[in-house]
Amino acid sequence: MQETRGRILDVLADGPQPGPALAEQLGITRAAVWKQIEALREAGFEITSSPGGYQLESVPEYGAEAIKFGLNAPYEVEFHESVASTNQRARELATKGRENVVVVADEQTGGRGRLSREWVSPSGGIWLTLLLRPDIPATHAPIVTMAAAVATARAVESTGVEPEIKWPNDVLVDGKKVAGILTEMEGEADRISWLAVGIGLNANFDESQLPADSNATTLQSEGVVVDRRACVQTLLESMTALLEERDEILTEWRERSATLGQQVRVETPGGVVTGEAIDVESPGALLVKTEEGVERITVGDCEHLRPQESTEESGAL
Ligand code: BT5
Repeated sequence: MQETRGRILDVLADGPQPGPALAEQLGITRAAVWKQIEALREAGFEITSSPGGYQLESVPEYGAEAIKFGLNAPYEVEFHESVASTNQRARELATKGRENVVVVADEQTGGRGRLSREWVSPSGGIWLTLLLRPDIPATHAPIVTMAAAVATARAVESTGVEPEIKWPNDVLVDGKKVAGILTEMEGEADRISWLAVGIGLNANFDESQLPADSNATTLQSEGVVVDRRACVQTLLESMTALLEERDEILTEWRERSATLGQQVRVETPGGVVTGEAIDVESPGALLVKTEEGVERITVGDCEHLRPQESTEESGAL
């Protein structure tokens, strides 16, 4: 059903089409065309009919059909006005064998950060989870999270705001967190069964809705009104392109890094490492120059010690 609607929209994107011509092109009856056009109108597409045929006048602001329209990425879109957590929903879809699905919500009532922390997700934000089954070992999963951070940064840039990335996966604006990523996975050591990459981007709501102690901001508070449809499309298209061009991920990550060149204190499972963050390396390790030599850190909570003894935190995966 969704597929037929998508094909109708593809045709109408090129200009007005009479009903009979549409029916013929799609191999369906005229009555079926009419039904689908009605469904599209209900979904918020403004489609007029005149002697020249059906004409697409406008696309809805947000929703599954809106995101899918003109999207150049191979994902199905599942949209919820409100859901507990898009990651939770993606996990359910994973158990049903699904893949290449993006779950998007306008609002989350039980959004989650890492380590079961709460992620505040009011209406107006961009809350989504991408369910993938990449053919990579579990140890390579961090590169997918880094790709998500770069894709999110590109989406922020598309709104005219300049972001930075804090190792491994926080996106900052003016030193404040505007987006976070929660990646969950299941599989054997040598092969991932599924990966759920959850991205939360504070878009069209005020920063006063965020926890007071979180040193966070929203794009609205940075002075922009986000076209969430376009922003999600940029994010998904960037993600697809980056996963196909893995070399690009680290290059683009480095270009936007807030961490490299900083004195950092990283809490790792093996102890605390303090030194200068000098580089990142595939599949997502941070290289820290300490007094004893260069340490290669794959998992940890990172604190930037300069310029202002910041206490922001972030962690791998
Ligand atoms: C993260 O956790 O940064 C990962 C956030 C992932 C959220 C997405 S939304 C779509 C998908 N579905 C989900 O349920 N989750 C994912 P972490 O680094 O642990 O940061 C959490 C901490 O940030 C909290 O303890 C708060 O202090 C703070 N915080 C809560 N809500 C925030 C928000 N909207 N923006 C910035 N900081 C926030």
